Amino acid sequence: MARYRYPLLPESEVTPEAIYRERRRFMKQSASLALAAALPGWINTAWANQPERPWHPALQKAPGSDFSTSETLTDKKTITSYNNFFEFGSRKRDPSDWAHYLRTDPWAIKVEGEVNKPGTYDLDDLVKADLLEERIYRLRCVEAWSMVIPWTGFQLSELIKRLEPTSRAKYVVFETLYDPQQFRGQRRDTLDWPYTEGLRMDEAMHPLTLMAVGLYGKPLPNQNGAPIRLVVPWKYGFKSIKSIVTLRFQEEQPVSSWQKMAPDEYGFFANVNPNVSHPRWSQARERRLGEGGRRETLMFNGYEEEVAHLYQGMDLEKNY
Ligand SMILES: Nc1nc2c(c(=O)[nH]1)N[C@H]1C(S)=C(S)[C@@H](COP(=O)(O)O)O[C@H]1N2
Ligand SMILES: [Mo]
Repeated sequence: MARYRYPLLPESEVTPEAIYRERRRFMKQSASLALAAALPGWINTAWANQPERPWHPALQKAPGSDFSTSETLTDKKTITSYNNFFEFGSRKRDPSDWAHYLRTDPWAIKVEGEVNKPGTYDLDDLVKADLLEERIYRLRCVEAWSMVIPWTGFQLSELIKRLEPTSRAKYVVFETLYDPQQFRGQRRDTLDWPYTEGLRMDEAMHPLTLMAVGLYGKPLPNQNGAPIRLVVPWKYGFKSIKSIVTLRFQEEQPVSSWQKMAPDEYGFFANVNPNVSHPRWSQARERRLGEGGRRETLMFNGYEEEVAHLYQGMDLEKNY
């Protein structure tokens, strides 16, 4: 089978720091020419194909949050062109190169399983403008790179409360759209599509857990998971599933896509943990995109104070 191991190689290992810095310098220079601003909007693919939605004006005005980090933001260009979104291909550039194939309007989300308000909802019925906040979070990929990203979104807990899960609901399962016409990567069996992720109910209800619909005060670009994606900042990036079409409440712990692919390498919990190595590389340090060198990876990606209690008594070496 055409399966490969994720990642092919951590990009940090294959890109000499010098070349990387040179590339960054070039990107900054081109930006300073203000070329991007002069180009017609349709050339700027990062924000292309975004239908106008009733809550879009609220994105720019969304209030900040005490949960936001004050660390230096990763620049928009990097956040929108260095992506993992295997539905578009396995290279970092594939998502931004092919994201214009994704149609996000209309967008329906199916809610099913152990829940009192099942049904198929239009995205605009789930996004409440007055609940939107800007959340600046660290994103730590299991490949040992990280970014600082200004998301706009709402707490998943707000949505879950409205949907009224039953007492049997112990987990929430999320699925990404399956459509090989729009997602060229789904024409290959790199993963068992659709991309599936899950959270334990207490993780899903945690105030840090975000449903993101915006980035840098604008609608989420397709390559970042438009029109709606999960963001769980204390877990490796692969938990933060993009372009969600299904929410399922259930009693059993689900098997997520990467866990299914390589259970010895990717666990269900996937909490950022510098003390538990990936079988093929250390997780002790990370490369912050836009910076030279490496920085220490923090327990729970720096959100230990907020989330450590969720895992009290659990063996984090076994429950990786
Ligand atoms: N549907 C889907 N969601 C996904 C992925 C993916 O391939 N498909 N990649 C994950 C990984 S590995 C990471 S690191 C983050 C990257 O999010 P970003 O591209 O917005 O930075 O998305 C996650 N969500
Ligand atoms: Mo990742």
